[in-house]
Amino acid sequence: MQEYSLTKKNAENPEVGSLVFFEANKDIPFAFKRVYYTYGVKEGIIRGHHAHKALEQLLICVYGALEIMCDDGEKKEYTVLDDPAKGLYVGRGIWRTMKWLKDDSVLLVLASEYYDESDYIRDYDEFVRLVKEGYWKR
Ligand code: T46
Repeated sequence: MQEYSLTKKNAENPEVGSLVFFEANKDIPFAFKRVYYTYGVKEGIIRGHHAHKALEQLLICVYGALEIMCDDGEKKEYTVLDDPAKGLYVGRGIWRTMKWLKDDSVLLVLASEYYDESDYIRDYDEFVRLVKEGYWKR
């Protein structure tokens, strides 16, 4: 996991707002093939509860606030995403949950691969077994 500060351009007049941008393989460490977003979620709801075999992703809370829990099988790290100019890189072999800290927060995700359900590990015991056998150290 790594936090990225994305480039933000503020308009001279604050009422005109800000624009954030980043470029694949330059500002973030991979190229993305897929973009998705999650919205309409109530405060307190937790999504995720899975890891990926190969997928790399950048998570951005473009509106509101979320708490991301990342577990590498040995330790858990918690990151609050509450700034649209902050991205969290989540690599392979990380069990994650996303907790909504505010109603209607929007999670935007850039993913390195097309959707593939066979890349998901949705069973925590299976995840721990793969960590122990060194699946992500090969
Ligand atoms: C992740 C976190 C951050 C698709 O058909 N295509 C897609 O590209 C995606 C992302 C999902 N789906 C289907 C799979 C499920 O039937 O949409 C349904 C909801 O997906 P899921 O329950 O996995 O959603 P989250 O919010 O728990 O997890 C998602 C991503 O799936 C996951 O890769 O890392 O966001």
